[in-house]
Amino acid sequence: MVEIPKSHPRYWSLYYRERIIEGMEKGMTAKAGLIAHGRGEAFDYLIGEKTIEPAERAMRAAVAKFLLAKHPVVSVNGNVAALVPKETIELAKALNAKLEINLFYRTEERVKAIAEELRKHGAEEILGINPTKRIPGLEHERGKVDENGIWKADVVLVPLEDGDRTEALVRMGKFVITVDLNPLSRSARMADITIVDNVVRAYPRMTELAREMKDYSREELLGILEEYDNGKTLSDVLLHMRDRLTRLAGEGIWRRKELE
Ligand code: PTJ
Repeated sequence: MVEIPKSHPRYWSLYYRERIIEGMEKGMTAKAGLIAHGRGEAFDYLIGEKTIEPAERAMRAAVAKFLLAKHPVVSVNGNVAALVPKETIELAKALNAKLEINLFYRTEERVKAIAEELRKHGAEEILGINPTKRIPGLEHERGKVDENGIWKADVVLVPLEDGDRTEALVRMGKFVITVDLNPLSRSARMADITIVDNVVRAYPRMTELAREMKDYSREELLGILEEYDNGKTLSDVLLHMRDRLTRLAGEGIWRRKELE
């Protein structure tokens, strides 16, 4: 991994970019994953590279849904394995969820590389290595799921996902939660709960919330879900972007170091 000087004003952005490149070199991340990462970076700029209130609201609802679930599953793809391997395992543990490797551009080599990385970070049970079931309507490789994982899951977290697969999972009757920086993507619009945030910020925060909310009563968790409105969340993200851009345009950004 290329060493980035900590003093660089864009240190974290460059650091995660290197992590994605390293993920590809390790055989985990798809080439298209590099492009997806760049798209994510662009949307992260628009929201201000921090967790915004609608994302926090969506995370609380997502954690509530997970804590109420019977068979919760956290899905792992090549970008997630490169960016947040340790945080994924911590989140699954805090949510009492199973981990499943589930790839859009599935190859056995990539599955093996991701499983190895997850084990290195302490994962014990990893599903999706020998999947025997298929998501109806999706052709061969990208539809493969584990019988004990996504196949029987009632709630699935599919971060950085393709919209077509999100829709297929919804059609199967799954409650689908996604993390996607692009509020306009098909995944963002198809999911039941959409967390518009960078996965590198969202996962640690969701783990914190899971630990905090695990003693909530069933009624409290149901109450959080009842109040939650994903359509409003997505609208609020767009309004946040609009208002932020309007303010910045008014204040001027020319040679200003910080963009709050
Ligand atoms: O590893 P695989 O084979 O399962 O493939 C993974 C990718 C991401 C390549 C695949 O699922 C794909 O092509 O996804 P899309 O359709 O490009 O969608 C990915 C979405 O994630 C885009 O809307 C990006 O804006 C968003 N995104 C990218 N990086 C991040 C992100 N969202 C949250 N956090 C990020 N770090």
